[in-house]
Amino acid sequence: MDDDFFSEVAEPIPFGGLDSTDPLAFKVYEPDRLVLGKRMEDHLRIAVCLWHSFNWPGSDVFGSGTFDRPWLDPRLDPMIAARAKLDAAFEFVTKLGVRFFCFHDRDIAPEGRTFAETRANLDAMIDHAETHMARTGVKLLWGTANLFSHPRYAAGAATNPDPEVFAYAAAQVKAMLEATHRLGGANYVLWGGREGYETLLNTDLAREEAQLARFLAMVAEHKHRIGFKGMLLIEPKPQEPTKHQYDYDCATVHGFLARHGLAGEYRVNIEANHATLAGHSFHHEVAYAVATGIFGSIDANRGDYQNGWDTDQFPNSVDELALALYEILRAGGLTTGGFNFDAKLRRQSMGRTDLFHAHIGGIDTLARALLVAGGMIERGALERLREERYAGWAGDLGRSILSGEVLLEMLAGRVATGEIDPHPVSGRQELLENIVNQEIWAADRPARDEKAAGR
Ligand code: XLS
Ligand code: NI
Ligand code: NI
Repeated sequence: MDDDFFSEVAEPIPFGGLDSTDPLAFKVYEPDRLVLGKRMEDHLRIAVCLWHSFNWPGSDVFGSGTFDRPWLDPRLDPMIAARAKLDAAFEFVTKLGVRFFCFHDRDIAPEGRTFAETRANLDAMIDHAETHMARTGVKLLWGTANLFSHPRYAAGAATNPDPEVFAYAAAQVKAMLEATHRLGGANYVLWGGREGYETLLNTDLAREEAQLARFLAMVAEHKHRIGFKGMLLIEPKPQEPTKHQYDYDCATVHGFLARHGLAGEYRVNIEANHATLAGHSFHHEVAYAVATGIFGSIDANRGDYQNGWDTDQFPNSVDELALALYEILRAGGLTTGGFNFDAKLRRQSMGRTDLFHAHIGGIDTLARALLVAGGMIERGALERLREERYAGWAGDLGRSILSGEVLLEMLAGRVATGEIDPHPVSGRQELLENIVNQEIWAADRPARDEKAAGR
C-alpha cells in the first residue's frame, strides 16, 4: 500500500464555485474567503475523523464490511496494517485540504496482548503520526481514548462496578492524554461510551456518579500536571450503546460538572445527532452550552428523523447548521474547538471517492451555513429584535429586581396599586423565521442586490 490509495483524486480539492460541474471541487468552501473579517478555514477548523472513515469496514449488525479498506484485513500484521491506515488517512486529509484530524487511541494503534504492548504500539504510531504531521502541517483537533470497544469495558469504564476496570481506563486515558499533548492537540475529548446503565436492577446510580466524578477530576489533575494547555471536552449523548447514558445532554453535563466542582475544567463537544437523540435541536444544545459558558467543539453530522439511533450521516442541512453557527458566532466563534466529521458513509458507498464526496458535501454545507450565520450577525436584525424583547430589564424595574433590592412584598404592593400592569406583546416568531429564511435564500448574492433591497 503506497502513497496513492486515493489515486483518482488530484490534490488538493480545488474551489470550483456554485457553477462548477466537477463533483470533486468545493462549491462554497473557500479557505481564504473572509466572513466577518476572519478566514473561513479559521472559522470552521474542519477535521477528518479516523474511526468511521478509516477504521470501520462498513459493517452493520446484519452484515459484514463492504468498504475497500485493505488495512482492515485481519490477516495482516496489526502494526503494518496500522501504518498503512495512517498513511492513507494522511493522504486523504491532505488531498481534501483540511487542517485537522481526530482519533481514538485504538483507531491508530492496535491493542496488544498486555498493557505494555498496547502502550508500545501506541507510542510507535504516535511517532508515525508526528512524522506525517510535520510533513503535511496537519494538526490534531483532539485525541480520545476508546473506553467502550474492548469487552473489559462492557459494564463501563469509570462507572464500572469493578475498580480494576476503573484503574485500567485511567491508565489508558493517561497514555492517550499524554500522546495528545505530545502531538500538540488542541483538545482532549471524553465521550462516555458505556458510562451509563443497561438495567437499574444491577446499578447503583449514586456510586457510579461518584466514580465518574472522581475519574474526571483525576484526568483534569493529570492535564495540569503534564502542562497540557488544550481544552478537556465531554461529549454528551443520551443513549446508545447503553440504554441510558449519564452524559445525557449539555444541561445534564453542566449540572454534573457544577455538582462536582469541575465546571472550570471541562467544556462540551456537541454532536449534532446526539442532540436530536436527546430530544433537542442541535441549535438548542449549542445555545445552551454558549449560555452556560461550556461550549467547546462540534461533532458535525446528522441523524435521520425517522430513526432513533446514531446514523452519523454527513451534514447536509444548511438551515439547521446555520442556526447553530449563528449561536457560535454570537459567542465570538470557536477558540480551541472545531468542526469534525464524526460521520460515516452509508454502507453501499463503497467507492474510494465516496469518502471525498461525503466530506466535500459536508464542508460546503458548513461553509454555506457560515455565510448565512455571518449575514445574520452582520445585519443584526435578529439581535435587535431579541434585545428589544428584553428592553424592560434594562429599566428601573428590571434592574431593581435582578440586583436583589426589591422583595416579593414590595413588588406585590406595586402590582396591587395598579402601578404595575403588564400587557402581553408579540414574540414575533414568524417574522424572525422569515428573517432567517431571507438570509438563507440571500447568502452569496451580489452586493448590488443588497443595496437595492435597502438593507
Ligand atoms: C459516538 C460518539 C463517538 C465520539 C468519540 O456516538 O460520537 O464517536 O465522538 O468517542
Ligand atoms: Ni455519535
Ligand atoms: Ni461523536
